[in-house]
Formats: sequence, structure tokens, C-alpha cells
Amino acid sequence: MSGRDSHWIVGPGALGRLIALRLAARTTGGVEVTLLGRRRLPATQTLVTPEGERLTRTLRVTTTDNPPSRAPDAVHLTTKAHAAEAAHAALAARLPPGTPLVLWQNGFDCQPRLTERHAGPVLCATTTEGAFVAGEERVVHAGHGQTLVGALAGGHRDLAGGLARRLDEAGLPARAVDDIRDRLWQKLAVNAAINPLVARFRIRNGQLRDRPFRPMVEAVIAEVATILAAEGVAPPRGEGLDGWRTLVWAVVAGTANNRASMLQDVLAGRPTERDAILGPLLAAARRHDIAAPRLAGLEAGLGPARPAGRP
Ligand code: KPL
Repeated sequence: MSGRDSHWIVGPGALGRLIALRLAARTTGGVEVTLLGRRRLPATQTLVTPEGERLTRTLRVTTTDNPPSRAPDAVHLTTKAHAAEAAHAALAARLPPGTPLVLWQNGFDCQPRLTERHAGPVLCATTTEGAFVAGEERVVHAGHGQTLVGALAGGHRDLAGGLARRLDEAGLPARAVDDIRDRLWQKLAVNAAINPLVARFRIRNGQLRDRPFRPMVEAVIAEVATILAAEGVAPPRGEGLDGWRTLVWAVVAGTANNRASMLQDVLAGRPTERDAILGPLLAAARRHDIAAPRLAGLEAGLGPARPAGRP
């Protein structure tokens, strides 16, 4: 990726707008950004940085059924997991073969299918950047994080390196990795231990450290660790169960004040990422004949991933 790149950001939620505004704010190296959604957002968007600065840019905005005529150098899919395949289907026929696709979804669900289906290189990204939407024209970058990028089957190293550099220069620290599959599962494990419980009990992440929640989290981590060991996913750091425990409790401490994304979705009556987060774990448990009563209970407790009557 060099020269004046054109990036399409498909899915103008908090993450999509964060990436769009950060890339667009780069003045050297020139990145042309188009924000695409099912509906057209106001073109002038403001990012409130973690340092409290306001970064306002006028972006190209359009809808997925009316994409720009100039082909992009990269397409970033930043929709929620359950909307990713429909968004890709809406655009795929308009993309020249070979257009790189970057998948930013949580969980481990649509990534293998889209990697297979897309007519070009596919990268997956996982990020700990924190952002939330604060209105039609405003997104808040709540906390700095780290983004990892790579292809599921390895390969596309130069593409991943170029994209990581672009993001990094734009103020989103990023690096290319060869083990993105493990990294996606690791983020999924953290989300599985935190999100369904905080969504069900309507609590902030930090409250998981207290009774009666702490033993519930420990029980979920134990199930997740057993399933992921059978699935051949490397524990984050340290060995086995302790590696998973250290990771989850570090994230709980680091995000103690947060309302997790799944809680925000439940409170707003939006579809949750239940299927992308718990679904792959339960499917792996079935494949390896492992009992997962805690995860199954969380799945049932969350109810349907999409509230009745919503697309
Ligand atoms: O990723 C998150 C989310 O909210 O989805 C965590 C890590 C749980 C932070 O809230």
C-alpha cells in the first residue's frame, strides 16, 4: 500500500468511524477514505480523542448500494459480526478481483467463510481500541489500544505489514502477526468470559471481580480453556488455565469502568454478538465432545441474538 490509497470503511459504527477519521486525519502519505453504510451518515464527523481533543473531518459518505466508481485499494469491513456477510455480499460484485479485504469482526465466525468466499486477499484484524458512538456526527475514542493484523492461513505478510504501518501512522498502533487465528480466539475467550455475564446482570466489567460474579467468571474461563486446548489454540501467556485467567482478569481490571459492548447492545435493544462469541466455542465443544454447561447457560440466558422482528 503506497501512494494515495483509497480505503472504503464499510460499517460506520464506533470502530468504523474511528478508523475512518484517524486515516483521514493523516495529512502525509494521503489516504482517501469513504465511509459506507446501509444509510448515509452526515459527512462531517468529529472524533473526540482520549486526550480530549476534537478532530473534525469531512468524509466521503455513501451507501453500500451506491459505492464510489473508483475501485478501492482496500475494503475494511467494520460491521458487527452478524452483519458482515450481508455487507460483503452487497459490495462483492462491485469490487475488482484482487481487492484486499480487512475483517474487523469480533468472535470467530464469519472470518473463515469470508476468507474462502472473497475474490482477493483477506486479512483479519483484532483490536483493543475503545470507542463509542456519541451521536450521528460524533465518536469518542475512549482509550488507546493495540491492533493486530494477519491472514488466517498465514501469508499476505507484505499486505498486512503495509496496512499495519498505515494504521500505526494514523495513530492506531498496529502490527502484522503470523498467528491471527490464535489472536482472534484469544479475544473471543476474553469476550466470552466478560460480555455475556455483564450483559445478563447489567453490570460494569469491574464488578465481575466481586461476589457473586467472580466464581462465575472463573467457571467460564475453565470451560473456555479446556475447549481451546482441544482446539489447539495457544494460551495467551503462561501455561494453560493460568494463561487464560491472567489475560481475562487483566482485561477486567483494565476496563473496570466500561460497559461492555454486549451490555450496550442489550440496553439499546440491538442484536448482540452472542452467536459470533459463544457459537464457535459451543461448536468446538461439540466437536471435541466436551461438556460446556456454563457456556450453554450463558447462551440460553442471553435469549435470541437478534430481538424479534429485527433484520
Ligand atoms: O471487548 C470488549 C467489549 O466490550 O466487547 C471488552 C474487552 C469486554 C471490554 O469491555
